[in-house]
Formats: sequence, structure tokens, C-alpha cells
Amino acid sequence: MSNWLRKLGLGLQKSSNKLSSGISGIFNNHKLSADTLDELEELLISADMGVKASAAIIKKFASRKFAADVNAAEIRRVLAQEIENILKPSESQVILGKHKPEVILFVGVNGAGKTTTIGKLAARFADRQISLIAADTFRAAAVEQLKIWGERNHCPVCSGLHGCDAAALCFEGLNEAVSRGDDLVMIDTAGRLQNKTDLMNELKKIIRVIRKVIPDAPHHTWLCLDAGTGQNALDQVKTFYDAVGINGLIINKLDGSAKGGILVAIAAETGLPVYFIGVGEGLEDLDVFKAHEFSLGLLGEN
Ligand SMILES: Nc1nc2c(ncn2[C@@H]2O[C@H](COP(=O)(O)OP(=O)(O)OP(=O)(O)O)[C@@H](O)[C@H]2O)c(=O)[nH]1
Ligand SMILES: [Mg+2]
Repeated sequence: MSNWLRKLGLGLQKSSNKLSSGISGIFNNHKLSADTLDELEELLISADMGVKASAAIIKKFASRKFAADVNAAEIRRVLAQEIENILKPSESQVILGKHKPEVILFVGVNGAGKTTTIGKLAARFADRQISLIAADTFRAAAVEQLKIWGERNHCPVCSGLHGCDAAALCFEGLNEAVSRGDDLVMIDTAGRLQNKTDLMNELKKIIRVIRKVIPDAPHHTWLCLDAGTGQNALDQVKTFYDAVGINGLIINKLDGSAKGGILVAIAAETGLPVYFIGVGEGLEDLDVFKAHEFSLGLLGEN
């Protein structure tokens, strides 16, 4: 088994334990019936898969033929398959290299893993000439955090004085990137300002100013989510989508919470691509989201 699959399996353990023990509780000594399917639906909803995806899965179960003595292992196997079907449309490969520099803007509430993800991706995309922009200018620690990732990955970090204008900093950083001939620029942004409206206005301003340097940028606007926030992640998707038109998701902190099912709800309800998932703080704890391995991990079958 690859290192990543092992990490993913371990990371999802709380989620998979919850599902597996729930399924065993429902189906040991009980046949598949309208009642047990109701219980299964409740289990899926309680595992953060959302009402829509849970209902769709139960409908599929109801229409399938099962042996009279179907056991928990068979239910898990079929469930993994149905979950994979829902997740599959959100599996999407990032295509970089169409623009130079290509600009990725990272957004998300505080603690969702923006800065860490940029650091991990800088290592992953190391074959390109990369620079970073520390546009989270309100927290001194945020700039320092990005600088450390920049040093580790040998890429320049554009930063300004504490509290400086984030959009102006992006203008400067992008101009530097253009003149250096960088391939890829990743922009870190604040997760919290005085309030949500201020944050969204700042992000909109950043985008307007980015376009003064590169008219078709940002080429990617990725929302980072903390899987541990559960259903609230869906509200965040909507808020950021409406305000800044996100076109990709990164789901972090899948380790340590029993809310891995949130990916199923996100896939069923947003239709946005999920490019990467994070299962820890280290460089190697982020990888491409793949529906098959994720659904197996969620059922503890990896
Ligand atoms: N366990 C775990 N921790 C993570 C993961 N991703 C990030 N973290 C940790 O979560 C904390 C917050 O991550 P940041 O990258 O600082 O989050 P952010 O979105 O930049 O937050 P703000 O700068 O406050 O807006 C850090 O301590 C990270 O090391 C993950 O996948 N799993
Ligand atoms: Mg940050």
C-alpha cells in the first residue's frame, strides 16, 4: 500500500469507524428492509453526507437486489460504490501551464489551511518557477508562516509591512513575478477581517487589482475548507462562490474528525472540482482527490 493510501486510511479512521460500527449495528441480525434502510439513511446524514446525497444513496439501495441474508460487509461494499459514484464528478485534474504566470488565489475562513496548502503545493509544483504573495497582511504571524514555506521551497515571497493594503501588495507581487518570468504565483489571503463583508470586499478588490496586471487572472480561485466544520463547509462554499466565483476546492483536516462524509455532501450539492485533500500538517499530507480511494477509505476498506 502506498504511503498516501495509508495516511488517507488513517486520517479517515474516525469517519470510517463511525460508519462501519453504525452499519454493523443496523445490519447484524436484521434484514434489509424499509426500516433498516431508514436507519442507514440516518447514519449517512449523521456522518455529514447531507440529506440530498443520503437520500440518493438510499434510493439506489432500495432498487438493488440483495441476497436475503445480506451482511454488513456487503452493505459496506455497495455503499462504497454508491459513494464513489457521487464523488466521481468532483474528481478533476488540475491543469497548469496554460498561462505564464499562472495565478492561483487561495481563499477561505481562518484556519481552513490556506497558508499550509500553499506551502505543500509549492513543494508539489517544485518543477516550476514559483513565487508567493503574502496578502494576509493583518496578521504578522501569517506573513512569517508563508515566508517559512517560501524558504523551505526556495521560492520568493512578496510581503509588505503589517497592515499594508493587500491588493496593492498583489499588484507589486504580480509585477515582480511577470518581470522574473515566473511560471506560477500563489496568493495567500486573510481568513478573517473585522467581518464577513469586509473580507469579501477585500477579496473582490484583490481580484480587481490582479486584473490590472494580468487581465485574465486569477486563473484559479480555490477555496480551502476545514472538513471538521461539517455542514458549515457548504455555507462557506456558497458565500465564497457568490462573492468571488471560486472554481475549485481543497478540503483539509480530514484527519482527526469523523466528518469525512462532508465530501459526499459537497460533491452532491456543489458540483465544484475538489483538487486536493489534506490529512495532516506535513508536506506529504496533501494529495490529489480520487473518488475511488476516498470512498474506500471512508468505509475503512483501503
Ligand atoms: N491536522 C491537520 N492540520 C492541518 C491541515 N491543514 C492545515 N492544518 C493546520 O491547521 C492550522 C491552520 O492552518 P493554516 O494554513 O494556517 O490556515 P489558514 O487558512 O491559512 O488560516 P488563517 O491564516 O488564519 O486564515 C495550522 O496549524 C496547520 O498546520 C490538515 O490537513 N490536517
Ligand atoms: Mg493563513
